[in-house]
Amino acid sequence: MLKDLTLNPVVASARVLDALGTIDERLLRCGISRRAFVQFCSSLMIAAPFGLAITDKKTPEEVAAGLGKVIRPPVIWLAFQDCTGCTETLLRTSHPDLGDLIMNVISLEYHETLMAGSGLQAQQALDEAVKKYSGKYICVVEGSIPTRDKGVYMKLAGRAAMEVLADVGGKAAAIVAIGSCASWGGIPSADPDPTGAVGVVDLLPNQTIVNLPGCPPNPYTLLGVVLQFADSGTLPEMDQERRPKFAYDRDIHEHCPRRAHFDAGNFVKQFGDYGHREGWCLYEMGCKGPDTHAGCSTRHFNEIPDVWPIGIGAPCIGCTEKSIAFRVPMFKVVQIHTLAAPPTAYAPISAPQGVISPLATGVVGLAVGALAGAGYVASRKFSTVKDDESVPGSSTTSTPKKPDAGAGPKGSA
Ligand code: FSX
Ligand code: SF4
Ligand code: F3S
Repeated sequence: MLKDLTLNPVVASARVLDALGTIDERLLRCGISRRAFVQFCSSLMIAAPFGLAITDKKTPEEVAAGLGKVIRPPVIWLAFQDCTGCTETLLRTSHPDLGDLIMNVISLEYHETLMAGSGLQAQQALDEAVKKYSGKYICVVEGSIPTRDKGVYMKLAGRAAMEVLADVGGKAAAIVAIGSCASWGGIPSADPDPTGAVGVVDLLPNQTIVNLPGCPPNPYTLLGVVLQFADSGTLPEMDQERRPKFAYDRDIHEHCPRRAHFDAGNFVKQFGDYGHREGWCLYEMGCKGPDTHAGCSTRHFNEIPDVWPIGIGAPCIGCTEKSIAFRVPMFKVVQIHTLAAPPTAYAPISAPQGVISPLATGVVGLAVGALAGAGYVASRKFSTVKDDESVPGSSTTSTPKKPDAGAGPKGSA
């Protein structure tokens, strides 16, 4: 006698996801070109050159071949106290094709801002999606959750945001907290924090949660995490703040295109001054790049080169760091806690052959023996930076020139 396989919960549950179809099938049905998909895969490879299983291939074509077979992951997107920037970052691609494609590689079951339905219809859609994909969907949370006064400051269909998160987040296979608000409170939690805004991890500490801070974060980080989870049920390696290392392993300063100016002591003193127009370092304008872990300096937004804060001449405000953005004033010059202060002495361009420059050995000695001390002294020096009272750009030389050996960074003492 034939068994009705739909009665078997395991088979029935696999079928629920199978019905969503693979990414390849979906793209074919929607008429999205292979070329656009391969382009998308190459953007993913740039966003995650290592540390993400799905991009661990030699070519974008190989990534596309693997990803195409993945069943589109069901995603339920909750929006709490936010500015919708996280959603915008996903939609604002420079190529319309790509925006369309992004919305097709995942199966977005519920998203208040993007869905056509509202009111009762929207509520039904949420309930149905939670029921249908219970334990299998990825819950993306955008925005912080108000907790003060029993969470009365935000309600959805009569339920406090806290309650909605506990219900929808609690039934998810994994939660992705997108943006700094969902990761740890973000802008709504800035002093005086009227709503008692917290991040997802504060309310559901035992759930599987990935934090993708940034205001907003890079959309490819979200897609990378979601697609790897859909492909293998695994999450990429994370740091102690639950941020995936592939996207948050380095600080901005390490790969900043203005780094040479930092090292040479060329600092912008005022927006619009000579140094600003020349692309000098923004440290003295409050840049928090040396203390901020994010990939912005190498993975720009909207697929457009130089589209990121420092690229357009604004200091990094440390939006991916819990203790910096919305805690420390944007333009305040802060001490550098990493050992990234510029050298206080410069080695000569070339040393006579066979002779080791005493200065060079000094630098090595510093690095090996007293690096922490030197970094501390240098950062103390930076912490005493005074506001420049002079005319724009006047306290820095108008033509960048190589400092003499032994000269300290200009304008920093
Ligand atoms: Fe906005 Fe997102 Fe900032 Fe927050 O990003 S860009 S306020 S992190 O929740 O929408
Ligand atoms: Fe770039 Fe900021 Fe570092 Fe200057 S301080 S090099 S602008 S990250
Ligand atoms: Fe944020 Fe700084 Fe990048 S402000 S977007 S981490 S450059």
